Amino acid sequence: MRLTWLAFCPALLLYGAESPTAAIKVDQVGYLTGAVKIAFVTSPAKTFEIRRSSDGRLALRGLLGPAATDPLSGDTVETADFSRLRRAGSYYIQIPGVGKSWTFSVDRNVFERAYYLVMRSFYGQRCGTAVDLGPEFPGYSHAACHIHGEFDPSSGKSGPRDNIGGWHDAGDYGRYMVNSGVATGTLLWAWEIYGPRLNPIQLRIPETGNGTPDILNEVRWNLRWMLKMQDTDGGAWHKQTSTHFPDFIAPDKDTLPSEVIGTGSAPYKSTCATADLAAVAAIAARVYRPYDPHFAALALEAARRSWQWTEKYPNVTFRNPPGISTGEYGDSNCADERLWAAAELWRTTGESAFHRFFLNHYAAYLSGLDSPPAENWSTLGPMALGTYVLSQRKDADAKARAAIRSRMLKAARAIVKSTAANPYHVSLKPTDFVWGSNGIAAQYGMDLMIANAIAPDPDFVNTAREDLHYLLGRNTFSLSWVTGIGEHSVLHPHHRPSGSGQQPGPWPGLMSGGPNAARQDPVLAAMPPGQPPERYYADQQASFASNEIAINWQANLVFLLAGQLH
Ligand code: 9MR
Ligand code: ZN
Repeated sequence: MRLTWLAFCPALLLYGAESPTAAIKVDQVGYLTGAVKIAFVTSPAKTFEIRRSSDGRLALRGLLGPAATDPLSGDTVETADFSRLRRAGSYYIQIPGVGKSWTFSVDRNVFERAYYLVMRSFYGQRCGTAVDLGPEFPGYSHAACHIHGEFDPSSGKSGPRDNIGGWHDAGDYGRYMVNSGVATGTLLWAWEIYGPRLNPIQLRIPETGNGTPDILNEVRWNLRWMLKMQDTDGGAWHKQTSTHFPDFIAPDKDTLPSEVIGTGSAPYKSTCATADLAAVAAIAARVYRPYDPHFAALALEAARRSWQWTEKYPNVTFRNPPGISTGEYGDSNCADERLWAAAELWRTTGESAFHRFFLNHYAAYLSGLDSPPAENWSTLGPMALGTYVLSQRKDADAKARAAIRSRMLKAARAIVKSTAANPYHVSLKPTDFVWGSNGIAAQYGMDLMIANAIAPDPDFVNTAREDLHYLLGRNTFSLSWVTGIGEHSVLHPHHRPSGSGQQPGPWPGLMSGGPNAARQDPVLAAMPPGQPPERYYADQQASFASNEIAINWQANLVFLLAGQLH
């Protein structure tokens, strides 16, 4: 009753009463004070106004730029450039005859809370422990989950094996070594590049205040599980999941045993999983040394044993064994994973055996630097080459370093150019709209920020921010693809805790996989064919191929946000 009365209250019609229009696209988090500030408009208009959200007062008026057609979405897009606006605050855009936008902020450190929520979402993905987001998100909690594990016969062993810990991979409750590898490696790199900015940011997790920076506390939670996946011979099993996906129930209500799953025949472990373990454990060995030398030493030892196993078994690949229907993360070629392991082991230890391996094999991967891989969990060449250049080791080979460096910078400059040419200023190309395209958008930004770490260039940082703007609402749907971030954000991710009905809305800080023109689920398949690629997206739980979340995409977003902090 009350609501009906309010809707007709004339005072509310003055400002703020009308609901926002999707025709005006803004980054719903906002814009850095000194940066370029652009919104996009898809309804014909001439002028725009920026208004304060507190009282509707006009802050700035401007002319819209000429229209262009976006091949990714099919939209006709006009540009509202309000870079002149430099006063911190909360605003919206008003366009006579079109409507008003969702609100956004202008601030000198506008992405800090987004970083906090996105990085903290890993805590929400913790397995094997009770999780509670606390008073900030009342009711977002669950009791310890998946504490009963056992060996599946495909592992070559039998009996109980709990391996408690790690992160749920995605919208399912599986834990998969290869996706854990790339996600963990990406987060540790974010620490290595942006440590001074990230160090003071507390994530309000159980370890907060223990003297270790929180991002490293959170990552160690997962690393400990990864270490448990190593067998006594040094190899790592591929994954630990139930035999099939559970229903949309809360983590602690899922009582299917958590199976350690192997390849089904000797040597049972997979090379990709083992090499990924070697790589991330090698990073951990150098990153945790100042905070937790015992853990660092343990990690190095595990990394070496993993590496040795891969020397013996250079390409044992994984396919789901009979009776197992959870995610496969199958990869027919583990040579790039091995290259990454060698590079990280060399970066940490300086030992010539690792260096030699790297130098003998790296050149074949240079062309892979030209654009982000469609599946970063299976394509580790860029991480291998990246770490070689980021390492700044004096013993690096000058020729190799120069070749990698110039290829990376050339690729970054090409991204800057093509992004500026896209009417929405996003780096994505039509062919990038595959499963997890939002992870690819974040990866473009990440590649630019890695280039910037190698050769600082404001164009790289500014272009990376354009990709972030796309993810946070400046896209054809005017949708922030990150739950709980922005006024108009994803509500129905394919994420079991969010869909379990235990909480009023989705768990916060989770990025949807995004548009997927390959239409690999029934929701997408039912959409009319022949549309521009970005249109193949649905904010529906059932659309697992466009609306699931996953730790690898999440990690890219953390990296991208970290690069925009001050
Ligand atoms: O991210 C993965 C994507 O690249 C693959 O095309 C897809 C199909 O194999 O699988 C995705 O990974 C899913 C995994 O198999 C299981 N957990 C959820 C992951 C994200 O959808
Ligand atoms: Zn769990």
